[in-house]
Amino acid sequence: MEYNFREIEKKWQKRWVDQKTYKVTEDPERPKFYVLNMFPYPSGAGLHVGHPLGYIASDIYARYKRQQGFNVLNPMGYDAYGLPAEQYAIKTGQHPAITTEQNINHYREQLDKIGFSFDWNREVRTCDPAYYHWTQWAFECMFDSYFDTELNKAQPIDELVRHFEEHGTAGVHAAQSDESVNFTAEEWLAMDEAEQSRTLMNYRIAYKGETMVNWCAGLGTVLANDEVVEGVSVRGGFPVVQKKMSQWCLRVSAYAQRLLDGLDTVQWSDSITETQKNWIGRSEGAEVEFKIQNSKFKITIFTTRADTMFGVTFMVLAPESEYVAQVTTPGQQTEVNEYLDYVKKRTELDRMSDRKVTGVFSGSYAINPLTGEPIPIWISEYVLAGYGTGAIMAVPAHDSRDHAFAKHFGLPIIPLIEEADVEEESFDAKEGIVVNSPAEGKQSLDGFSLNGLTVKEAIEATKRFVTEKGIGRVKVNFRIRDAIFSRQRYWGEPFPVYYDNGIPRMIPEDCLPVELPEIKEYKPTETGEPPLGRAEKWAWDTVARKVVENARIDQTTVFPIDLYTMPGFAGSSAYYLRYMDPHDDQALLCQSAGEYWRNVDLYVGGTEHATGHLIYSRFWNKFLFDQGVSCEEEPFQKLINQGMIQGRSNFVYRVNELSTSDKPVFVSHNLREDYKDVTPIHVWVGLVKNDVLNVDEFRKWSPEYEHAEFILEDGKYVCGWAIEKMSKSMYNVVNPDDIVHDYGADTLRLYEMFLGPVEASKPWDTNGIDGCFRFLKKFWSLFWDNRSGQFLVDDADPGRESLKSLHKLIKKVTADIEAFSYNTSISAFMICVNELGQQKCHSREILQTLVTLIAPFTPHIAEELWQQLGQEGTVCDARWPECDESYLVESEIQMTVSFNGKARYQKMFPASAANADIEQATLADERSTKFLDGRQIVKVIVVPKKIINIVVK
Ligand code: ANZ
Repeated sequence: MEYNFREIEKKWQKRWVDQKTYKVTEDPERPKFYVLNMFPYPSGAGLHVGHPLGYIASDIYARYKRQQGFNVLNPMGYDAYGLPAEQYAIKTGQHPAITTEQNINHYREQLDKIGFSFDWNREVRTCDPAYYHWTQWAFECMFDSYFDTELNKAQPIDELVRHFEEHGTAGVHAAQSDESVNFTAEEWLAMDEAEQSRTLMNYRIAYKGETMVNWCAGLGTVLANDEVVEGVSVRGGFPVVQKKMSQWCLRVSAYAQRLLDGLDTVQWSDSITETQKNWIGRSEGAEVEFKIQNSKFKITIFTTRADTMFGVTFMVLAPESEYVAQVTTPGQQTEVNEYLDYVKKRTELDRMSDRKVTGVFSGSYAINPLTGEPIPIWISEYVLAGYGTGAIMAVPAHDSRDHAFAKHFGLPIIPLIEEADVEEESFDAKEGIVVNSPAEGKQSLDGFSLNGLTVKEAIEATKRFVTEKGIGRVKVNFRIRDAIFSRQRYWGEPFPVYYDNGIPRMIPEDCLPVELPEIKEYKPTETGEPPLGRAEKWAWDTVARKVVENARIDQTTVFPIDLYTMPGFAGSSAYYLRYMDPHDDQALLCQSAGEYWRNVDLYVGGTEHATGHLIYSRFWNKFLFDQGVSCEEEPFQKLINQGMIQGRSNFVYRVNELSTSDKPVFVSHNLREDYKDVTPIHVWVGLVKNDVLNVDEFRKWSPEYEHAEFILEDGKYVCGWAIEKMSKSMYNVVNPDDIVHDYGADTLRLYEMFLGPVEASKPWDTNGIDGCFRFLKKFWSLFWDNRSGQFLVDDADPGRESLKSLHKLIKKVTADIEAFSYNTSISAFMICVNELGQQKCHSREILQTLVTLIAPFTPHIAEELWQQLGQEGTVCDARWPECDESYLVESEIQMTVSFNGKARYQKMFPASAANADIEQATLADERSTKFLDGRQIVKVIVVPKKIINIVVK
């Protein structure tokens, strides 16, 4: 019987569905293992061979763990909200739900062909109301919580309200947007409801806040930083300005320390861990107050180098800082306004990456608290509003940005620290001894001096000094910002929020989900409202407890609903929890399922999510952990980042000097230099095999090539090639469906893994796929004789050699799978199958184990052979074999026989042979007789396992 992959794969894919082979339920008898892929956004283009790389890698691991006796959860679903479907809807009027559904169906068809062990019964789609019910629910929980900085966890906001009623803000330990907010219990009780609501926004974990956004009026929406280049939108080129807008935000910053600490408890790559640490950006320093000359106002700055305070020669405010209005003098107003207008057009990214020095003097001076000296206050874009206090003390001798600024505007520079620290390259140096404090010729207040101290000591001494004087405090700052959580778009989760005379209120939990309303057009309204502003039935009736027509809004019992939708990361922040209990309509996750599955043991996905999804979902999980929903502080225990598969493009070479518009002439690759004017043109890789072009197919490919002529080499047209991004425009996209059709899913799976280490990026090279296909045919021929159609497997005792080949393989494959080194385990399979072939091994004992070993890689052929071997049930449950080391011990060793130190021949000995036996057997060997040639033996020296030297006269 021949290896008929088409029949085999169809048969088993159907059987897996019929027998629910991949359905998983909680089983307290077995340990759990949770494998997860980052779920895909179902794009219109479908899957190319790069997409399943990670899915195959995790599927192999999932199957391997199952064979080891684990109860494996391996789910799949769709990140189904997103911009492309919405843009398509704007262009064509097609409802994004329809295109999304079509794309999902296409994805599913493609995925099904590859033989994954997904439990589709647990599929989730983020755009499904039954799913986003729990996204909305989590948002409401965040709205109803604040972060207690002493307990280091989220707490009910009601408790904070009770505290305010009794004590005001005195003794409150809560993460907040504005730390300067202070009030007494009386003041709290005197506030009206709207004011109380505004005040609580300062503390809620999901809050409405005024934030700076990239506002693009042309597109009617806020844009992310990477959607803006040089002040215009990437799409459409519309002007983008920085604008303060009221947005929903999530207080991710409150979890900064926990997000940092958690990184020590997970097994992630060093590079992703580092990226996250930098993103969180913990920095220990001090806040110090500087009085403004002739004013009652003070400016608080954040510095990590309190020791340099004697070297401060000016101060700088972020252009957005609230201090700007307080310090700008009438004489400087026009200049300051002009500067603020300029900065509005700049994104934060421009401001950070540009080395251009810009700024304006405010007209005011501050007083250095250590020297009492006045220092000018400037405004510049290099100080960011969202970090620290948005104000700095500038020390041009020791900070490179301050230095550049001082040089540009001619401000003084005072060095404080000895030696090379003052050189431009070693700015920010934290080494060295302070030698110039206070600066020469200046007096310090209270005789405070740092001279002779190391920088570290000086930092500590200054922190103590300012704390004692009551003008400063020790402060830990984090770079991580709160997440902006609203978008002015249609295709996303609606907020379950209505506005009671401006006061945002949550739609009751038991009325969720609030479903996305229908609208006729998907773009912003003419008056600049988001697309949901077009909905006609988008009001909340608090009596009927349902969504009703806008016409009924009376601001008494019927109120307008929020027009924003949630961003892309909302739906992907807790999907791994929902897979544990996907059909529950009473809870996001019931306790028993949560306690059983706990968290993801192995998460596989791309590195592009290093700071987005992987930060937000960790934050979201920690919040739900505080709520008792999630059972583990960290959602993803181990993370593997698969590399990219690049495309291998092919080219034909058009000879311009010989071509006409309807009759192009193409020259074969190795002859192209014979012509002066040759243009390489991408050709669809499907027309090329082993770099040889199918010229007839090429002529049919496009009308312009119908009459093409070819200059051949050796009767063939050879194409050139290059490694490029896999993309439609380069005609190098390979569809997994085509590979499955030509070679089968098992070959595709094997080949994707054989290409190289999972984590490396590597080119797709169809030329190599035949090798994997031939290997599977060879594997098959250990069981079947193609010619006679005879099943070869016998019950004879396997020879020791075959057992050794097998156990070597068990050891290698087990270690390789654990290390995600699948490519090397496939080589090991190839070696083993060759060895068994040479040994003419058809032993059931060996082959049966071989099938269980290959099952995670190529499940279809494994199932078929498993059945042919007479096994019941699925090979998915065949126990993973263990290596018996005793078979690996070499039974024989090869030694060199020498005469007077000259090597003459090699001889095999039993590994356990004693020296005396070795000597005897050597002398008895015919070849020894020949080399002795009648001479007399003086002595025989045996070097164990290596040499026998016969010394002769
Ligand atoms: C004086 C000084 C002297 C500073 C010196 C540095 C070196 P990290 O480590 O990233 O936390 N800074 C503070 N707030 C800022 C803002 N909103 N925008 C831009 N820069 C800001 O950096 C903290 C340092 O960055 C602070 O310490 C402050 O400059 C500056 F030799 O104060 B330093």
